[in-house]
Amino acid sequence: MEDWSDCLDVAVQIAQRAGQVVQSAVKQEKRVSSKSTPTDLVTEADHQVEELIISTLSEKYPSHRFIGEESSAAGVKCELTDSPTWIIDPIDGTCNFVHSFPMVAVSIGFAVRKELEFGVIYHCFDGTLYTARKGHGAFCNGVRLHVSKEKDVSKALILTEIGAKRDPATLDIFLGNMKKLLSAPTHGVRIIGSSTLALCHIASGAAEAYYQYGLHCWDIAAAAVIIREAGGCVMDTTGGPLDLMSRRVVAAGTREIADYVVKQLQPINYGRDDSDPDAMA
Ligand code: 2AM
Ligand code: CA
Ligand code: CA
Ligand code: CA
Repeated sequence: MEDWSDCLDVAVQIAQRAGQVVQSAVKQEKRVSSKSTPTDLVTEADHQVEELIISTLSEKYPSHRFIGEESSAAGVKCELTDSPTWIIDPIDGTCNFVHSFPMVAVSIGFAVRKELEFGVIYHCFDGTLYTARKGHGAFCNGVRLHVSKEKDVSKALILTEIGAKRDPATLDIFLGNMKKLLSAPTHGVRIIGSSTLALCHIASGAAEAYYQYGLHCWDIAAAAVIIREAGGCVMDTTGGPLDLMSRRVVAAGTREIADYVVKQLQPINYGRDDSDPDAMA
């Protein structure tokens, strides 16, 4: 059985290299445009960094497959097969990047037979490196990570994100979900603008739960391994198993807090990333 540790080492090197490219791009003038909606931003750097990561990896692993946010936006089919597949978010937190708000990451996940094997997330502003390989624990700069053991929701800090969809009906559901969690009461709700770093904060025990509708597989893949290996749970907002293509996620340190969050949520429908109902991980 392959343990994929060589691939993980390569992922770490390329994530650090890509993160340094992002870091220097922060100081330069940015060419910003929008994709699906006026708030769905993309910059030249998103494209450049994805191209750097995919060209480096595909040269090294020509038989592997690649899913990347910007390639998918350009029409490459977002499909998770049994083949070894790299799942890449070149800049997670593009809006933060545009504003130089210091919550921006490069995220690289890796799946084989639709099972996540490892994940690497590099914080571009402070150089923090989160890594995990299935069965071998999760680490932050080499130090073992553990989720929060809190089971009492009234002592929980909850993280979420606002997606690109801002029509009144979607915002009403978003605010209703937040209101329920704030009035539980929880200690608070935070929005940091980077789903991958928010999920890393669940892995490190800095917050108890994260939920979001509208995320894609590249927002979740690497972080899901990191949270599981830190002892936490990652699942669907319905309470079922995580489906990387479902665009829904709840992550928490404990099952008790995850179940509580799941019970409070009213769903926001974003549709699937693919049309394959068996795309589970
Ligand atoms: P991105 O910066 O890679 O696009 C803030 O909006 C966070 O949510 C970011 O991590 C962002 O990723 C992610 N995100 C992207 N599209 C989203 C969507 N449609 N709904 C919810 N979150 C989204
Ligand atoms: Ca984006
Ligand atoms: Ca993202
Ligand atoms: Ca992105």
